[in-house]
Amino acid sequence: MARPDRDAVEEAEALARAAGYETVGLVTQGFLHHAKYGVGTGKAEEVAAAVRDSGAGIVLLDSALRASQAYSLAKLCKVEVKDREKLILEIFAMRASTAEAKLQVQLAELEYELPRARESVKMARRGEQPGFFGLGKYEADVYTRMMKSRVATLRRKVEEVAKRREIFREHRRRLAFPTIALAGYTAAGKTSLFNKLTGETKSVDAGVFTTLAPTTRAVMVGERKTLLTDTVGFISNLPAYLIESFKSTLEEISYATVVFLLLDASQPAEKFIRSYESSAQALSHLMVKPSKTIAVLNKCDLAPAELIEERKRELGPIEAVAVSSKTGQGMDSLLGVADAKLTEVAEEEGMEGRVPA
Ligand SMILES: Nc1nc2c(ncn2[C@@H]2O[C@H](COP(=O)(O)OP(=O)(O)OP(=O)(O)O)[C@@H](O)[C@H]2O)c(=O)[nH]1
Ligand SMILES: [Mg+2]
Repeated sequence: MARPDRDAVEEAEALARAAGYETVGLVTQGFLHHAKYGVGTGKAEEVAAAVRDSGAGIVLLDSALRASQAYSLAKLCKVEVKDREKLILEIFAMRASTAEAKLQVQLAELEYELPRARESVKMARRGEQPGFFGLGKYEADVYTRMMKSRVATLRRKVEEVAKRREIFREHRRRLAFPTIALAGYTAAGKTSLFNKLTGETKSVDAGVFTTLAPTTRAVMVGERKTLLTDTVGFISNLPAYLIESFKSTLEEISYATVVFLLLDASQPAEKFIRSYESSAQALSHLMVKPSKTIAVLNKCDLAPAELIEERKRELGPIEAVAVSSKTGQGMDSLLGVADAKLTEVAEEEGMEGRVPA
């Protein structure tokens, strides 16, 4: 179940697919905020009927649900119900391959569960829900207390990892290598560009959230040895605790000398603008100044030249370069613009970037 516009439906389906679900039916609704089911009662019944007709094994709702709403909807539909945040967490859990990413996902999962567990306990107390995971009231209290202490432990561990990253970063800073971070909406082509520029073979996929752990490699930008970092993609309505959990990896973007903001230039106008806006918002949360950012209009092999020009106009004053990570088109101009930007930023910061021998 999703909002009725095509982009929202497409994105919801991409998330479902990435988590390993096949869509067998779709119900749309403009506002997903009603009290009891998250949707109006009539809609909830429509969903229940669609589940019966299609034999679906699960209902995915492309919005956040409170525990009581998920419970009521599941009871009505007689199948499990998951919301958008749960789905994103599942994808992250499936894809997390490094120890750091696994920790970050575990923390985000607990942050997701904690308010829901608290609500379930309250419901169980009021007798609205039979027990809590089959637990009595006393056990439910013990359970939430245990969860809180696990959240605290995990937060501490995530902070330790963040510190280690900081030490690495400090080490690199002392070597005086400038850094470029690749940021942007999921599936914009960050890893494809990273591979093209570094000769790496990191996984690339049409689905969402392919990359969950940042990788850094050295590349030459003009005469400068520069460290290029691939990062986790953005998506609209990313819950705050997920950003918080992935803070240490996303900080690679905050501390970069220059940021490439990857955009898929082949997207239809509305989707392009929306991806740009969510990415720009994420960058501003990460304290990246627009003057340090270069917009990289990727996938220009799929878009005619006039369209690229139009996209550039839509971006306004931000510096933009069109490239194709597939054909290699535009790589030289991108490196040229990046070189000039690195010089500009270094001058601005009053410390000319040292050119290593
Ligand atoms: N035609 C075309 N396809 C591209 C280009 N760049 C990337 N792609 C395709 O776009 C899809 C996403 O590419 P990725 O490099 O995995 O994107 P990403 O930004 O790293 O995505 P996440 O890791 O999920 O954040 C893949 O199917 C790529 O093959 C390009 O310049 N042209
Ligand atoms: Mg990637």
